[in-house]
Amino acid sequence: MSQKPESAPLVGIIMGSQSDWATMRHGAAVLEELGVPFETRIVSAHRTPHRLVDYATTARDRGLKVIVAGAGGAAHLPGMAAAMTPLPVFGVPVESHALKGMDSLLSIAQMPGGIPVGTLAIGKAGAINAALLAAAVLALNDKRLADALDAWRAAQTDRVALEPRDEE
Ligand code: RP5
Repeated sequence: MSQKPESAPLVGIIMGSQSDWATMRHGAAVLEELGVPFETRIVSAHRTPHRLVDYATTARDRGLKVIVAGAGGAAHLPGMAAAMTPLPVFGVPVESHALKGMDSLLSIAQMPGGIPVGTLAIGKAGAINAALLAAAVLALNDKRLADALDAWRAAQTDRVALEPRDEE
């Protein structure tokens, strides 16, 4: 996916499979809205372990500041990435068919002390919130982005109707 604006990526969105993109694209959309440069990569802990080692060990030197990692099932990607980079890693449990993402959630959340992964909710909400957290980290040193995040939240608030209506 191409990113806007066209500058060096600050956030790396990685996922274990093409099938995770349906979830992770929601996080990418948030970063795009906020104008945060990011990259997207399929990096599987199991099917492309060498790609994972290369990605995680070079991430900081390539200028990335935060990694958002989504995976499902035996979801080792966020934890293994966190083991190989000092960057903050936010993990998104992708909803699995067999166990509805409980397997993904527990795989990502139950890290041993010393190697943190900030674990989000299962599925779309988790992908969105991982992106918002990544943006919030970057906004600590970026006034434009802090303002963009404030505006994003204000717009969200404005969209909430006072009264419910019948839906089609
Ligand atoms: C995990 O296995 C991926 O993160 C994905 O969520 C899950 C299923 O992958 P596919 O069989 O759809 O490629 O590694």
